[in-house]
Amino acid sequence: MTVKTIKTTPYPDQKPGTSGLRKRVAVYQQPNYVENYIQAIFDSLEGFEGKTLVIGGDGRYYNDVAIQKAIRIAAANGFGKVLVGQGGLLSTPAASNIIRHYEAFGGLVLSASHNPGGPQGDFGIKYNVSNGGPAPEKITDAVFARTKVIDSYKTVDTPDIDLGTIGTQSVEGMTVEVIDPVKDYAALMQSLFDFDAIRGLFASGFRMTYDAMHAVTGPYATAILEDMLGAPAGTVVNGTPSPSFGDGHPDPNLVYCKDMFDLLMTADGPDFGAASDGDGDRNLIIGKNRFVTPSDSLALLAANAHLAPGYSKGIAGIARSMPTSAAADRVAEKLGIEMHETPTGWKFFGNLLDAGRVTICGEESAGTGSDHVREKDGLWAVLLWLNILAVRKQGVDEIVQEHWRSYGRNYYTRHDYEEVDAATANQLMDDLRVKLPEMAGTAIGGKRVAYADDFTYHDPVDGSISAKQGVRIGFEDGSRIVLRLSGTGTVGATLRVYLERYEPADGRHDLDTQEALKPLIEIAEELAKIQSRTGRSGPSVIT
Ligand code: VG1
Ligand code: CO
Repeated sequence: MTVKTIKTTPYPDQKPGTSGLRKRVAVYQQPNYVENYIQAIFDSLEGFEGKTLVIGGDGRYYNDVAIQKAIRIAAANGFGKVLVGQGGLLSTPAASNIIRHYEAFGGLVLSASHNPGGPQGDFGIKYNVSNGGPAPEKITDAVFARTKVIDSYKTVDTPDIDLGTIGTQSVEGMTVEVIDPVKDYAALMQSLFDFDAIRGLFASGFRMTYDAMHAVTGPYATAILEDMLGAPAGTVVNGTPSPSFGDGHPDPNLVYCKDMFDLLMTADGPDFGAASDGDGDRNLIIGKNRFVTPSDSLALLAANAHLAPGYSKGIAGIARSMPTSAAADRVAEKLGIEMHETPTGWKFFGNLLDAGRVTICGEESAGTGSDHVREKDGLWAVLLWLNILAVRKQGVDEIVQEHWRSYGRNYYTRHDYEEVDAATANQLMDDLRVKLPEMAGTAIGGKRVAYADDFTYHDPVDGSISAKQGVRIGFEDGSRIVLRLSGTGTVGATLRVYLERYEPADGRHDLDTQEALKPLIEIAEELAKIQSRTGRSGPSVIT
């Protein structure tokens, strides 16, 4: 093999965020931008000589170009084998499964997830470690440090590799195996869920609509829901992955899936609606006349998981990100199992899952998953819901209302202010942090503050500490406001305001969410002066 060492100069902005390095496509198209980053990842790892690397992406624009580069750099750096999804496709949870199943050294996931794609859109690269999960901060910090001083990368001179045909080929002495992106993942799902029961549900006339948003889950959902579970053809819509996601925004929330929401609110609409994001790790769940917030979905899945064969022995514990509502905490309490609160981002769940301390994890941002992989998993959540519906023989709305009547309801919403000026957003957070120490005990908007801090996480497994993970202000009545800046945006800053209020089991569960949270929304505004500082009259996205 002839390895070429190419001189390069560092880019100052290759700092991985909440989930990998996300930038505008044009940024990634700069000379050596991809090469620098991938070489910096490999330079931060040890012992991969001769080992296997998994590569796959969500099919977005520039995936094909970046994958060819990645394979060449992997060959030049001494990997023994690359496993790559056919057409370069692997959903994020499927990539996690492939890494685990084939005991690979790690994997590169090429995706900017829910961010829009296309030449004007975003691109991203994330490195996952051998447990199948996102690299922990120790590694992402090392990668960033390396990008700042990198002066060369290694590659090989070879024509483009054919990714269209399943099978094995050799690239300058390294084996490249193109695999079916769906097969292993579908088998994993079949091992966890009662496919016969779900097939029976569809056979009974249950109607579902699944929006793949022109993104990566199309082939997975079609194979599993329609071909294996017998859902009628057409159940999966927008099922062909497109590099620009059909010029849409592949974020499964009530803004970008408004049509589906409206359909589910009609009398003759389907019984169940679901969607997932660009890379297939998020899920949106809507029942007839009932949107299930991701925080509630986490609690409901945890409370009912034992109804699916894969979890019939019960769950060891639950973990949720700090801004996620405390609905799941009540389930953990009732089940007498561990409950953990981690910073935003799936990488913080890895240690707890590996240690067997938790089985189910979730985030308010439409991410739920379990110890079957080390990523959140959109289709997994949909299938667990279907399994529960099939066993309980009740509708979504009925199940949700029953849950609230026994656990109480955590009214919950998130207000996003997207693409605001970064300096303004940072100043807003800094000013808020300064005020925190004096806040406890004072009253704001008629509510007394019980605690106010900037969340610091102490990982109970490896003892690592992650500070400044979000400002949280808790009130004596149990309600809570959290503010943090997004780590996945690519333009300016995105301010996220998370609002939560608990209503006991015998309380009112039928209020409009925004109405129920209005006093808290006003307090958040009073505290942070969001609208006057950002010049916005309201949030750009409400979830
Ligand atoms: C967002 C979500 C977070 C999620 C992350 C990656 O991060 O809030 O919960 O883990 O996206 O999800 P941030 O830093 O923008 O708030 V995905 O599906 O975009 O990989
Ligand atoms: Co995603």
